[in-house]
Amino acid sequence: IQEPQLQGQDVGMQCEDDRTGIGVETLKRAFLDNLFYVQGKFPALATKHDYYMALAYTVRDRLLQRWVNTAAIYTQEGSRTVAYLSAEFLMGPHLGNNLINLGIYNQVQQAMTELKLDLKELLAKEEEPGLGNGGLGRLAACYLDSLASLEIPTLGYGIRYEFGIFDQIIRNGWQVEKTDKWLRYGNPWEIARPEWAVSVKFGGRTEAHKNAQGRYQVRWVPHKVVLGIPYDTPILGYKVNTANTLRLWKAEAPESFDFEAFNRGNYYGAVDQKVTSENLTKVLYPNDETYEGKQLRLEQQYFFVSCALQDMLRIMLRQKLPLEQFHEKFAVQLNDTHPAIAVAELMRLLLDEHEMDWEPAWEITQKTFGYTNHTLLPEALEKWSLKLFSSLLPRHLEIIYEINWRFLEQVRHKFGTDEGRIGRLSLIDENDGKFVRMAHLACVGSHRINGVAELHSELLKKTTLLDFYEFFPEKFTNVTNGVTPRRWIVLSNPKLANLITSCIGDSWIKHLEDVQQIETFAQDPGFQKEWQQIKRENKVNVASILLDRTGVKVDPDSLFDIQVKRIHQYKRQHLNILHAITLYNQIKQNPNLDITPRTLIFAGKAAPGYYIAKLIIKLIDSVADVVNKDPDIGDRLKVVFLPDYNVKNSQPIYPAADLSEQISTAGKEASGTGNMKFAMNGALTIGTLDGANIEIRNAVGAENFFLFGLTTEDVGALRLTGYRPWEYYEANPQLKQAIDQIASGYFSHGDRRLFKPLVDLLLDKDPFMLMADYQPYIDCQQQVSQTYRDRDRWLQMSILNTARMGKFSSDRAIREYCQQIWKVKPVPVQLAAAKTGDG
Ligand code: GLS
Repeated sequence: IQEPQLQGQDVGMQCEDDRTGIGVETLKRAFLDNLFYVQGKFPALATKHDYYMALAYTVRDRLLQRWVNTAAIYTQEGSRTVAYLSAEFLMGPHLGNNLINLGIYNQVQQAMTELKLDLKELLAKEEEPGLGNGGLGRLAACYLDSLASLEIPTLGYGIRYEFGIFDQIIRNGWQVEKTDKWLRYGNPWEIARPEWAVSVKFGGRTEAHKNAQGRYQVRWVPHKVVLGIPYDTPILGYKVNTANTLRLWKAEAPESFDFEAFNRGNYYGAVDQKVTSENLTKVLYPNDETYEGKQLRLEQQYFFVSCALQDMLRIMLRQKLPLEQFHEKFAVQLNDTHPAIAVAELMRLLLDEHEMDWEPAWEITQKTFGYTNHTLLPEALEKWSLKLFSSLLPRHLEIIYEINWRFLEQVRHKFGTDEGRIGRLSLIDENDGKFVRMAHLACVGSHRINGVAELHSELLKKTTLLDFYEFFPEKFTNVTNGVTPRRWIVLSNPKLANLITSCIGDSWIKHLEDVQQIETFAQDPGFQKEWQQIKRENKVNVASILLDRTGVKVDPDSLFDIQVKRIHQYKRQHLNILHAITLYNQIKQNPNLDITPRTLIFAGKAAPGYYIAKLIIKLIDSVADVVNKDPDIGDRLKVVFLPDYNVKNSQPIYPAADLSEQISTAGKEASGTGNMKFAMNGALTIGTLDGANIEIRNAVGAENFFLFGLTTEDVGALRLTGYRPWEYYEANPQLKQAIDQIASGYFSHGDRRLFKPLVDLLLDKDPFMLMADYQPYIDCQQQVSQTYRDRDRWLQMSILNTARMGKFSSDRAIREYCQQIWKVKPVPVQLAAAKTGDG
């Protein structure tokens, strides 16, 4: 089986020079040239990393031609542009993806082979930019891929964290965090643009002054100023010439500040200033779905948002567009509330810096923004204390008060003086101390508000944002998440991609709905056999990775049952472990038991301050230790925790799964996107009616999905009538045994204290209702085991899962954003036509 047949665009062929040509000979010459001139090495001295860099520069040259042309066309045409504001972009390694999107994977592979190098080894050398925590940041990355592939002019704006999400190692079963020094050996994919630096103010006070026309204006006199330096990365679409820009901002101290201190002889003071300024973009906060009310985090959010909006204003001025057209030039999307301060910042820029009146400025602002909510969990809803907010952003607080005052007037007008409602809608939370509610600012300042799966969007309207829904129902919509088939099938599962392409052609890579055509092959024995063979090879690959990284040997013919995602109580990795313990006990009680052999694979990071999540990792490791070493168990059950889950490590995982675990408590997972990656790669899902699971089940057919557990309504009703987890424990001997073993130290060398916090939580409050869902989950897993034994049936179900996942391409999601929210159209890029320019 070969790598995917991805023909190069012949655009690159037009001028077969060392920086654009894509013939094998040219690629080899360019590669050796870069090794010499960029890395300063000749082959005998070059390391694998040097070779990776030389190849990265060779590919980057080919991107630049498209990137410069794209910018030139956008500038010439003054194209309407999407600005995607996100505190996280979890891009994953660039090299492989760029090879796929440029259509030169095969040529480059051949060129490397002829040079006696292994492309796979070079790909493995790339340090991935881990500038995100999980689903939210990865979604932003999939969306940039689709935006470029659909030829939509786009700027992604975010933060160039010097240290991304920590590297995870497991020591004695516990997670240990290591700093992620991803920039240590340089980043060949970015270009700094210091000529477009902007200043960002913090702290101080405001004062009134008269402008040239004698009108009173507000002036912000800051306590400190930080420079924002943009670093640009090209984002190439799939087999198009469009290369959009991801613009990430780094904080630096402005030189003038250094100088003042320096002149006073305060050298260390000057350096101090530099260090504090640069701290701003040092590190990503490693929390998913929670926030810590840390000053530095608010500073980061304001910093990148201000940089982004100032950058957009610069682009408008350069293109000689009047500021009144801001909302026509830019559609700005707020990826969760992290960038929500943009609403107040755009108002400030228009009012104070460009002397616009309130009403037009507010109209522009509302027409500019869209807000995507990514979670209902209360601990994720950002609110900043007034004390912190006013000390850092005094002018923004004045603006927020004014927005709030005008908004609540409208509320009174519509609903009368319903003080309860007014208190609930206010941008200021006065319940328990005073806070600015960022989700409220985002709702009021946007013309569209969307959730990320049908259920989630409905729950938003019924619960978290109910009052807003009642006030402006027309703003609410849903866009179900999607993932890019380029990275998650073509790059991650090349053999499967090839098989599909050999049957139905390659249109599915751009139009995933077309993959449905493989349904006609679902019963074809030849096709089934190849399908099974590919899954097995992918499992063999993961088995060797597991052996290499954990020392655990697993059987590729066992059922690969996989749960990979952030570790969080609501995602219920511990429910999965209760199943592992149950299987273990069943075999121990009946050593000759003929069960379907399983390998349970876990991976994921826990927030460093989230104690229970870290204890869940320790529990997985402890159960694994007992199960894997027990000779009675043999190959019938293995449990493995693969350390350091990130984009790179996840790519071989999805293609190797038989079973995808999507077992969150109903109503808690906004959408999920891993669920989509698994099903696209032919895994069957065991899952609850939560997030996008519901839509996946509808798409693949209920008969091809293993459903169990409480519904969102059940969860609500049970909580109302009084949920008593210990009753489930007492009534269920299997469950009782499993819990008692954890509590008694069976998995912790007799240590009864170790897992006590977890056991107490489960028996007392059990906030995520594991006890109630335990037996339905075990029963459903039993069905999974039985079905797996019917190989033909399983294979057919697997094929149908892939075939029916068309809807879950991020291309579909982006088309919906374009139509419903952004009102933008494609701007195709022709290579020959464009003159160079900037943008
Ligand atoms: C998240 C949700 O938890 C996921 O369900 C969702 O798929 C993702 C992207 O919309 O956003 N929200 C969050 O804060 N982190 C996430 O991964």
